[in-house]
Amino acid sequence: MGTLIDAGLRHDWRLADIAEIYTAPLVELIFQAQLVHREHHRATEVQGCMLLSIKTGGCPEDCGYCPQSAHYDTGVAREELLGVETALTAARNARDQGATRFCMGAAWRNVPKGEPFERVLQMVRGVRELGLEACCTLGMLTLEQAEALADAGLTAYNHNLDTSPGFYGEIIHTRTYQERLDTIDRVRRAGITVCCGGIIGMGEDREARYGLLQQLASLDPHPESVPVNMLVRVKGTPLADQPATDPLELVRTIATARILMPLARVRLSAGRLSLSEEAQALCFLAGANSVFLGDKLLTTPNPGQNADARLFERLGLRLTEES
Ligand code: SAM
Ligand code: DTB
Ligand code: SF4
Repeated sequence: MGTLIDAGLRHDWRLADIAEIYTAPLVELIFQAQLVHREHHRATEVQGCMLLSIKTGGCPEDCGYCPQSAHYDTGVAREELLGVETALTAARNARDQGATRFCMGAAWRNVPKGEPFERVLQMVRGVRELGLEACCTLGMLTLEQAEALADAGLTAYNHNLDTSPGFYGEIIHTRTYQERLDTIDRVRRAGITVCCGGIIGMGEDREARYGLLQQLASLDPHPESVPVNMLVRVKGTPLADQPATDPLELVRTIATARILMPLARVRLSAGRLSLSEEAQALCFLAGANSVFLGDKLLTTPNPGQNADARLFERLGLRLTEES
């Protein structure tokens, strides 16, 4: 495995190489991930990010994991786009809790034109004025919209590939894999950093995880930010009854992402409430260096301030003060 890893930044990983890394003895995999991690990152620092759903529910897409899809009855009410002040109040609260990045999500297939988009631009400007990194995840967008977001100071745009090209069709039918790649390309061309990752625990096999990791690492440059989500099983979605994911598969996915994309911030994202503190510790050891703070992700629960204060204290980790 060592010879595979010493090759520097690569975009042409073969599935067989990824499999060799992913399936290495766990202690070996984590050790190699630590070597890569320590070369590029501060080993005891984790970036805190906070999410806000600025437009909740009623989404026309049919992503099988998502509580916000209008195709499923999940009890998530459809809401209008929030006002700028409401979003900025949440951003101030995020900063007070130690977050350095504020991420605004909207349940849209496409970024709309007109007043709603102007409002999002104002939110982005406001978040930047608070000294926070600003990230948006708003669905597909035009190059013009990406450029307007860049002009407003947007730090990052989140658009996930979610899984491998082969497994994708089992989960989402209303948007193609290629459309996702095209959106990511427009974000990159507008000069915004790319936040792109996926989900494990949707019933995919390891091959599908290798496929996702291969796609992410083939992006050139690599995404600056790679969220690794563990499925939050939401009642009413087609994936509600998936069996629980083995936390060590999450650890392996994170470690492999760390090795393939050495410079990226690898984010331990959705799913932390299903993980013990010890499992989360392994995720950090495997190279994860960011979490979402606060008691809510977009619509589902998250550990919250007290639990995370205890976790960081127990592990001797601290939140990154500046990004
Ligand atoms: N509508 C936009 C889009 O899909 O690009 C942005 C919001 S969407 C909720 C952002 C990401 O959250 C999805 O791509 C998916 O990876 C993740 N996500 C959504 N529901 C999830 C769940 N139940 N468990 C884990 N991750 C989830
Ligand atoms: C990402 O990959 N995970 C975050 C963020 N990007 C936008 C969202 C997780 C959402 C989990 C389900 C929910 O709370 O609705
Ligand atoms: Fe809509 Fe995004 Fe949910 Fe898919 S993941 S249904 S695009 S909000």
